[in-house]
Amino acid sequence: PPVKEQPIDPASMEQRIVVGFSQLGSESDWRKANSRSIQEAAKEAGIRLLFENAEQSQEKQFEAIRGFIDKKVDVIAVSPVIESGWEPILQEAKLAGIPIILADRAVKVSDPSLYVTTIGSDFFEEGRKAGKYLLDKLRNEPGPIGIVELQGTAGSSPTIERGSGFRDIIGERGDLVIQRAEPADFTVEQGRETMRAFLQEMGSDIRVLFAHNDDMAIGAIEAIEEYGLRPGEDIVIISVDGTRKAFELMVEGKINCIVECNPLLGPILMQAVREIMEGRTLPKRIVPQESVFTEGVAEKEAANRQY
Ligand code: GYE
Repeated sequence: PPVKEQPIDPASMEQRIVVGFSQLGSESDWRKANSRSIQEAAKEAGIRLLFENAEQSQEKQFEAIRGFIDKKVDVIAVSPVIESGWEPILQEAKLAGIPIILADRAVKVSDPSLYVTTIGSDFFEEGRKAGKYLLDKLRNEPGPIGIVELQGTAGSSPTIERGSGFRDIIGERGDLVIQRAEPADFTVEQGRETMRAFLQEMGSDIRVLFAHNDDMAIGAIEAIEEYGLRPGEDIVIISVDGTRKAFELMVEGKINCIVECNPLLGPILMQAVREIMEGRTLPKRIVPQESVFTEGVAEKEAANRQY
């Protein structure tokens, strides 16, 4: 009998672009929203995404990248868990002729030709925004004023940059004193534990908490309430990211200021992949638009949050 001819689907004829993405982990709500955004944007763009979660291990990120090189993907995207140590693996990708996009966090390398572009926030500016809010909030309050800082992952670019941006601004007033600064890995649990320890040590001498992300602020709020102080009143709380949960706490008056950091990088990343495939030149740095939110707008904004 005659062989029936299959109709040809033009989409299947097209070579699909393959992107390998090494995500650093799933430590926070920000990160989960970031992973979702990248997965959805790939689907939307018809790009095949190989997704690997490194669970905070740089070593696992190296393995994932080597795997992508073996599979000869078109582009490799990576969210680097820490800033240092990337030169050799990026060299391997370069030798294989595979372009690298850094997503979210940055790296420290002496040769900028090892990656095409960094798509992510200006963390130094975020730290400055937090500092500016604090100067304004306490403008009529006499010093010395005790501050504690919950830092993110030690050695990660948002931790380093947010910390120095914050210091850059609060240095304008000599009586704002950072009493303690500890890494708490961007998680609720470590935020809670570390804040407990701060309170044990310094109790009501703590007037301000600067948390490098919402998850740690949420954990710290639990510790503060457990200790018998009022978050947002006795202790001024400034956080970074802008998750729905944090906005809800700001509506309750328990967080005073949220510096926005946008995790929805998927569409920009896929656009960059397409442009690379078309041979276009990209800017070395692509920064999304971000705002600062304070108590007055909490209610209105909480409803708009996508993550
Ligand atoms: O602020 C934090 C996440 O790298 C900007 O990592 C990101 C940070 C974000 O775990 O919530």
